Amino acid sequence: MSLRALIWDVDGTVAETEHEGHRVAFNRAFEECGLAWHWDEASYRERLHIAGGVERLVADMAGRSDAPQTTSGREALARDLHRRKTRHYAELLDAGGIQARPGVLDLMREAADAGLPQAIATTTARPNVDRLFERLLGSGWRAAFPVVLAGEDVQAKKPHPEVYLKALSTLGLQADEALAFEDSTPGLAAATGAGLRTVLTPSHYFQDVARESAWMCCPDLAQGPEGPVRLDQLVRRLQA
Ligand code: XBP
Ligand code: MG
Repeated sequence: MSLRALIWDVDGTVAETEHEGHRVAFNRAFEECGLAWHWDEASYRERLHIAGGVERLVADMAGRSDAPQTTSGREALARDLHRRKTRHYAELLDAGGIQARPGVLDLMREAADAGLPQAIATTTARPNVDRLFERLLGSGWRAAFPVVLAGEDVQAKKPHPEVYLKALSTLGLQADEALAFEDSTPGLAAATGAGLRTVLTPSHYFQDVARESAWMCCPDLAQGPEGPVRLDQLVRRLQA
């Protein structure tokens, strides 16, 4: 098999955005709207099994007596909170508090230098991807990422494989010609559900992820089975 693309998840894989960004931004949006709601770390870990910020908010409201009583009321509040949350998330990114996880940028740059196409297959909203990648890789980052698919681009979010299947068809590749990079239970299910071999680097909230279906698992990309994860190792391992 030849390696013809890398397909990256974003949240939790490229950076600890859930822990340091999204959860904090949701709480700021609750506060801004005068809601006495707060997602602490333990409850956010559970909530992350619902992919998509709006979906997560709607699901949370179903169990609250102080949330709007109608479905349309809950959805409208979720959309308003999510718009605010996206703004707070951007402010957190701009404040510079969110760095790439170890080894990620080295591997991305190595792939870019080698002319290996990279794709993004994420559940988060597109403005979050643009902002994060511009901060991490600079304004020309799209040159190395011909395919960027975000939450807006799919009908069904992870753990459904749609975003990965769409990434493969847009790249014009079969699943055995690419590798996916994931951090979470829903993400691993989505990538493997699309038939992709997956490099799993469990993130803060997914230290207990079941790893059996991952093709490779390591604490982060700076601590692979042979040290920092490099393209030549991945290719050798694929051919073994
Ligand atoms: C990411 C998500 C997203 C983020 C928040 O999952 O599920 O909902 O938590 O972003 P994955 P939004 O890493 O598996 O793609 O609020 O923009 O949805
Ligand atoms: Mg993720």
